[in-house]
Amino acid sequence: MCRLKLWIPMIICIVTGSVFADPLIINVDGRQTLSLNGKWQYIVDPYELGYYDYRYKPDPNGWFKNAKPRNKWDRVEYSFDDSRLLHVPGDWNSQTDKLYYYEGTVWYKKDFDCHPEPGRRAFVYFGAVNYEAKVFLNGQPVGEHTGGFTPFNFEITPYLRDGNNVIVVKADNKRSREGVPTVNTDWWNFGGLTRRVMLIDVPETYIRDYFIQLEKGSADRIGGWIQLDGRDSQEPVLVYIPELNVTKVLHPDKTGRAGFHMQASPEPWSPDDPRLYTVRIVCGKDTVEDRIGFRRIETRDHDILLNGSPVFLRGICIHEQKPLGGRVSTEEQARALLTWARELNCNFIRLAHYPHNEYMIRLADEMGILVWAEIPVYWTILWDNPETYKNAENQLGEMITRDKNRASVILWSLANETPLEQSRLMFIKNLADRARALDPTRLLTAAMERHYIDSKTQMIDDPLGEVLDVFGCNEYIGWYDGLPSKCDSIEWRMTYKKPLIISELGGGALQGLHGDTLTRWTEEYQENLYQHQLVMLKKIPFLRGVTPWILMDFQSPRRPLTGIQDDWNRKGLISDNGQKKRAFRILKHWYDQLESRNKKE
Ligand code: GCB
Repeated sequence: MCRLKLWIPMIICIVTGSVFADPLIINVDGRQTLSLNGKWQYIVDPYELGYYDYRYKPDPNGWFKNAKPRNKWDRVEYSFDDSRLLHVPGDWNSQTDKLYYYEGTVWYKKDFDCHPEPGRRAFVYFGAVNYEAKVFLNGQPVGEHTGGFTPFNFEITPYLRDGNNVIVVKADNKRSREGVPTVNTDWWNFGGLTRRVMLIDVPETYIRDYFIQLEKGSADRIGGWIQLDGRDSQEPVLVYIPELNVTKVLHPDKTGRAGFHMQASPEPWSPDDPRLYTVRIVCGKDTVEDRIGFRRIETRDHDILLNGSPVFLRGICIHEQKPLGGRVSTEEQARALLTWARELNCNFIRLAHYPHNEYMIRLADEMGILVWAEIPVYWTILWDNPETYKNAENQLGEMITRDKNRASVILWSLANETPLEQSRLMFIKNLADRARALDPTRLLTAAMERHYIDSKTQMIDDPLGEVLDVFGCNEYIGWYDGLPSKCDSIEWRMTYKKPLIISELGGGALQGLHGDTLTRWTEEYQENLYQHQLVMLKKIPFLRGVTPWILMDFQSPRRPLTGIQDDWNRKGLISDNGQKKRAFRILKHWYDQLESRNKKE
């Protein structure tokens, strides 16, 4: 992009006081980057004293000196120093006791050296900041972002200095009624720079984004598009898949976009054979390499077809939660969760209730685990508020943009347990339209609810089912709804001829607490609950997948029961310190049986 093009929006932003993220750069691991991870200085600012007003010039060496004074006695004169440091990536709650329950603003600051070269462009990239981020480089506001679980980047070419640079981020995790999610959730509102931060260095014209997948319904046509960004946006682009021996030269239009199709016969990606191909894209001075798998995903009546054959999804729900506390922030922690899912013999995971870090999806691609990916449209958000919708749509767009080339992702989930209202239906319908426009190849779902039509019959007929490809349904028979034995006599009905996934079921157990099968919170109660649930699940004729709640205990402020919960939701099959509970074996046994039956067929 030419400098003038960059300055005009900047001037508008400074005048109007608003700045937005630039279009997302994908596949950051395939780029030239400088990590800004590590120790950052911080200041906790619960009263918003350091709130930056665009009319006042900040001083990067004493950030708060230039805070707008509220009156002449209220001049705040403290600054960053090395006595307070937070590790990035990481939430602040699990790094210091003082911030365990904190919700509000924390200012982060880091110094770094770099040597920008002429003819190159620089972006600062954040894997995620929960919930709102305002970013300043060398005293200039460079952008802001809302939404705690998706990546964003800002171009900083005009602000970057040769030598020392200072980056400051205002991270604010206050909950708000109009937010996505809203004020009420059942997970910890971990704050801060929870995912990696880096500078991305690209040529003047570079390959910003691309979509490369098998075309819907086809096993031998790879299709998609490439998006360039920069002055020479009509430069030819080469797409090359060496192992398939296919090459295509593309000529982008004035907006830098080029669509394409190519004939190829890739071996299909599947959990049994998660085959990934190297894909190389070259344009002028830019080359990006990715590892992409090719597979088909469709539905036929109640069936889910993977590469044309019916598949049963042996799944588990996962929160982005690490053992002993805190949000997952490294590849090793992500791998540990997926390794447990594998031990359970899962071929599927539901990444609840928001987009997880990119490591999870990349590892799922490598390990052959199918993925349900979700946005935090959770419970009772403000369906009628246009700003809330815009925010949800933006988070959906950022999730799809980042992960649309991952073969493991088969389902985009648009919501979890939302009430039956007309405004909610319109809201989620609009999200579905948006998702299909961005990605015509994947299936859409949501976790919905069901109701009793008599004491023994569960009915699935949420009108949202009309809009979606796969029906997700949460049920807690045996925990919030009667005793485990209630499952034995329940019959299920559904008005749609679509696949059903039971997207949650389960009950709480404190690992190591033992008793009889009717004593709540014991491992035996949970084990018995799973046994009865399986009896019921096996009888549901249109069931095509299950993701019990949940792989590991997770932190939640809604769970204060002393001596049992202590701020943890105990429905995990694995405890907060990594010990398997008895119910783990029950589910694994069923999944082993399902797998061997599948192999025989
Ligand atoms: C649900 C929610 C999930 C909760 C779970 C529970 O229905 O979807 O976010 O954590 O129940 O444990 O109550």
